[in-house]
Amino acid sequence: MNTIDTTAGAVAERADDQEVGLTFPPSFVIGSATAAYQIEGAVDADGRGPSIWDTFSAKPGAITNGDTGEIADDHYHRVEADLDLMASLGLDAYRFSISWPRIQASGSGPANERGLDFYSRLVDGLIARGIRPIATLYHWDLPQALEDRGGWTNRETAYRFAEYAEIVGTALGDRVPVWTTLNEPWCSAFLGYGSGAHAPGRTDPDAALRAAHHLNLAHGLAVAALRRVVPADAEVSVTLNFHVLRGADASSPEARRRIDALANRSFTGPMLHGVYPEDLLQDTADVTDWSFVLPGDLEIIHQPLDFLGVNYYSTATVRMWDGVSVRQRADGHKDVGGSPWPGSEHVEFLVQDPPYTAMGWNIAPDGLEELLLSLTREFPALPLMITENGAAFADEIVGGRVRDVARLDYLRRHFAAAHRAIERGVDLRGYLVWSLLDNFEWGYGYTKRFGIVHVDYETQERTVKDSGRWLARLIEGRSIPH
Ligand code: IFM
Repeated sequence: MNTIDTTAGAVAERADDQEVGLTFPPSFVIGSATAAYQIEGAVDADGRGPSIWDTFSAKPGAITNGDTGEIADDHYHRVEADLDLMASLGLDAYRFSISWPRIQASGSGPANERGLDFYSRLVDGLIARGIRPIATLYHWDLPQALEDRGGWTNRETAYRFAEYAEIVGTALGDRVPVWTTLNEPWCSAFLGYGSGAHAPGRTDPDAALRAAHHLNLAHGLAVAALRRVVPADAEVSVTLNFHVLRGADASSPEARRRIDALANRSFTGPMLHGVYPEDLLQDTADVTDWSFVLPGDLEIIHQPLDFLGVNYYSTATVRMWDGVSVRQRADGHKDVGGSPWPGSEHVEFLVQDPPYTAMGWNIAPDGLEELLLSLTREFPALPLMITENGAAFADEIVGGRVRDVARLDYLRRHFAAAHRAIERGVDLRGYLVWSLLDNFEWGYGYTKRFGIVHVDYETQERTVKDSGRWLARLIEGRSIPH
């Protein structure tokens, strides 16, 4: 069994001035990322069908302030101006997601050409500006019609996803060189069907594990579907959000093992080793019998990948709950009552040491370095790409400028951590900052700003923050600036 090795003290403290001037090779891809539901708006445009996030965000109390993605950044209508903005920052690459209900309104059947046309124009616009398109097929906006038939708890959804992957791959494969099947399937399964903090808002432990398996299956089927239709030199990957775990006392190794199994190895196991971890099956034996894993599934899921997408934001400290201490649910995910940890609800997440971002997430760049090294140890032949890293802060726009010193500092320290990982032998191919634009932060609505570009939601005016200017200088000089 391999666990993510986050041994405290494995990484030395380094002063900020040592970070400035570190250089990245020209081949290292530096860019930014977004997701369809978080920025596009235009939920009824051009034949798009409803997604689970439209339904969920309409539920009273589900999202802070009753926010929805109905308008978001209105990117759908402002795509040309947003492309110019990306060009002005000099991005090497832009990672976007494709909205499944724009391509198939009810999740199956023939493609909606108007939906495909939007992404075709986006991709052409990127290429025309010298920006490499990185397309994610699924960033959480499942067609509602599929959820009405069970969503990710229904095996059929995986097969519908493969058909959708083939449609999109056929339409855009001649121009998109890099593909990601799923973004953070842990969130889709365990927040969507376990804790209920995300759409569709279900709170059923068995459903969460069932959903995880069907997401794994969907990934495997989609990789195979893409390989059939995209050019042989296109790269295919998946993006996982790794939980980097630290301990607090003698019970922590057991707590870390349990959460690592649920959060990390329930995906890396089948996808990259072709097997579910034995301890995961045992830990969840009271919740489900895993009979939804059919013969042949693991072979389908275990597909060769060209790189692994890594999303990293912070660390978590865990121990077994002694039933006496005041219980903390500080796992960084919105607490709406249900549990995202089926079979391991007795693991306690402790409040982390400061500093924090506006999400309440601790800032720990050494966790990124540790994670990259740990993944390289476990999967030595698999290149890595940071497909998301960034921070929310309460930005203020003053005199037309956003001096987001804290975000800039966060990014500088994380880029330096990535650099250290490369120096220590990690085959890291790139780094995409989350996010290009302030956007709809799921359960938190518009209250959390992650962008390197500020968005005024009243006027839709975009203002590049100081962190955005800093990133542009980094890309131009290939070296970490002040
Ligand atoms: O905004 C999200 C994104 O959609 C997925 N990864 C984490 C980000 C910040 O919470």
